[in-house]
Amino acid sequence: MKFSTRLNSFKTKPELFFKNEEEINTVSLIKRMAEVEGLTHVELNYPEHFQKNTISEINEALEKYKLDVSGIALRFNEIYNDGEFTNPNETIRNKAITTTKEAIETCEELGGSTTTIWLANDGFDYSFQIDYEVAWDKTVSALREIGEQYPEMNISFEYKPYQPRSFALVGDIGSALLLLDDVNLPNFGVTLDFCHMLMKKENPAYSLALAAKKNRLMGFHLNDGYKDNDDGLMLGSVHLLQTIEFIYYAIKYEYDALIYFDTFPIREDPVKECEKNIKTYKKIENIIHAYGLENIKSLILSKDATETQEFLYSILS
Ligand SMILES: [Mn+2]
Repeated sequence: MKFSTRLNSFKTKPELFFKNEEEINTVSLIKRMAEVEGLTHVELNYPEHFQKNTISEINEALEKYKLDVSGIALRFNEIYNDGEFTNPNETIRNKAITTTKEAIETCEELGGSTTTIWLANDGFDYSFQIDYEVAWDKTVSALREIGEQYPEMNISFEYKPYQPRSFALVGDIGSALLLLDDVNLPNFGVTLDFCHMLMKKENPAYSLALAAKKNRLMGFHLNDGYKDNDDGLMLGSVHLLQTIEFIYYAIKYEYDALIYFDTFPIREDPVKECEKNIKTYKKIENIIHAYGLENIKSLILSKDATETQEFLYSILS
């Protein structure tokens, strides 16, 4: 199985690993990530994580600490406050497209497979702030231009309903799949972030099933939260039953891509926190297999909510 997580989580509690703040960079953070038992991959942000270290230094560290790069995630800075692919300023919009292409090339150079695009600022806060159709078409044309140039590379669209904007242009599973239908390229998929789905009041397993049905399932960002915010808590810590249901559907649809933990340890030791997420995922998989896929199928067919509660109690006992 491929498990990956956020490099930036490993800046937490620096006193447990680093001698001083100056020591912290992409290479030393990779070294700290290698302490995590069961972690196989590292995900890097572009351009953020390539400022203090070169690609060859990062490659060397990955080899030394026996970790692979799963992919690259785009991070757009404050010049994109008015939008990335929908920015009314063509120079800034073109810069967003160029930066995305650079991220894909960096991903390829590091042996990664998937570049994840989250458009933080393509959205709106007020009525009459954007022309929705123009914004939609600009997003489609940018993604198509990018995707056509790198047909061998996977590009995944991560949706989030709000934050930092009040409304994201593409903020739910339906509009994300509609967007990819309009882009109409086979190398595009969707990344399902558990907290983002909860924020939109989606039931995560249903979103997974829809993405799988449309053959667009490309990435998981697993975590948990209390629905209103992107809390980034440990897997299964709040919505245990929904997490079990989500992983059941991952097994059902034979998902074998990356399992990435998009959690934000702040008061926790990030090494222990990541190990706990990996253990939880494996434990839930074991619970599902022990109960039996056929039995879960029967449970679903019965449509009996009291039986579902029995399933939950059988796990807890
Ligand atoms: Mn995420």
